[in-house]
Amino acid sequence: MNVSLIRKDFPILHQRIHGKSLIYLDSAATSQMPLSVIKAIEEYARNDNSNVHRAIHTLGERATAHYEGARAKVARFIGAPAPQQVIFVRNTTEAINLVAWSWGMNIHPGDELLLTPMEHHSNLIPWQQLARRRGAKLMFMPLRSDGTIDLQELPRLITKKTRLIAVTHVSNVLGVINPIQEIISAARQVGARVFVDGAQSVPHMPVDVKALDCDFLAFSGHKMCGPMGIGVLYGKADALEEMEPLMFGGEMISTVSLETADWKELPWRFEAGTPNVVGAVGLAAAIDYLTELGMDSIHAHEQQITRYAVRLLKRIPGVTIYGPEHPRGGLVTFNLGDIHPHDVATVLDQEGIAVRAGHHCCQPLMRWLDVPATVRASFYLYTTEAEIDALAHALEKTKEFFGHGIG
Ligand code: C6P
Repeated sequence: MNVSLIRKDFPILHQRIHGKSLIYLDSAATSQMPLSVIKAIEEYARNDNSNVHRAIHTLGERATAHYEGARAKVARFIGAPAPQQVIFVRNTTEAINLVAWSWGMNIHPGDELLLTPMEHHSNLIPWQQLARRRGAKLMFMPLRSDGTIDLQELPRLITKKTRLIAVTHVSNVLGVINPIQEIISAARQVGARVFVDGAQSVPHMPVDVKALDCDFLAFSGHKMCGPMGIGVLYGKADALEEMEPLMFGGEMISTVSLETADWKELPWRFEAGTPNVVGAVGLAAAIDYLTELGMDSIHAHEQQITRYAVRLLKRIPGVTIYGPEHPRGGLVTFNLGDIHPHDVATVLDQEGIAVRAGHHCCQPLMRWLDVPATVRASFYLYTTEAEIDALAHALEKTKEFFGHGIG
């Protein structure tokens, strides 16, 4: 991958912050959009903007073709057997809530939902609420000291009572790439459904739902070079057929009388009201961009950058890195002595370096790590080794700034 050429595609990266060149190390929160995505959005807005599925006129037909074309593209990107299994939502969070409410009606008192302690709040709270509503029990897979899931415990935890396993593919804090395949095979033995939170995997590595055999997969456009406000829920056809719609209204119905109504077929019964067509157009352009570069190459680049970052940061006295050394997704979460992560992030910002600091929407995991918060640097296809050098240098400066004789 030619990263310096790739960087030319991202206008936002070429600016100065506090007089320094921007170094954007927060792509796990939101990635940046290449020109092709920005242009696709602009062209759609200039030429084709209209409502979908209802208009006979030419603009309406074009908008519908864009929207359904985007759905087909998403389906191909994740290896879904049919576009009907791709439901457009706002983001990963909405996808999880949709399943927790709708598919959640199949949960009964005494059923068990199995999660991990590393889940993002978005893949935890909807299941907590479901368990409370339906009288189910939440169970958690234990982690080993490096933050990886202790697979030896699975036979004890995955039983006939387990109805659903909800697990993140890649942790947004630890960077752990979870053994989804092993978890799904174990779930198959007992007939449990598996929901994979792909927010941090789909943007960064090849993910094929047929090969994984997961029941549900969710991800967000804004973390994969696309715009905000568009996300995806993939479901196996039989799992989606077990769900009632959550939102009711226009465009999700087949026939309506004053007293009652019935629903359209998949996927439209889950997309009530006017959808985010321009978001779908941007997501489709983002998928074209990523596909052209190759998800394998993007993953390999991130692995290389991450290994480099871990190596460099480990050399700085006082730095504690959380999560396994390798393999890991494209991010490094750490602390610098006892300097508060918000202070570290503020000093880094003065150097033009954007990182995230806080609990990263993973408070239970922070407790497990026994820290109130951490700093996180996260990488993508446009991250360079020179940027990691600058991060390491700025961390040394941060230590001096706080007058710490760490190490
Ligand atoms: N994590 C981060 O900085 P939304 O906000 O719905 O697009 O994605 C939610 C979400 C779900 N699961 C995982 C594993 C995630 O990492 C995220 C988003 C961002 O880590 C924002 S909190």
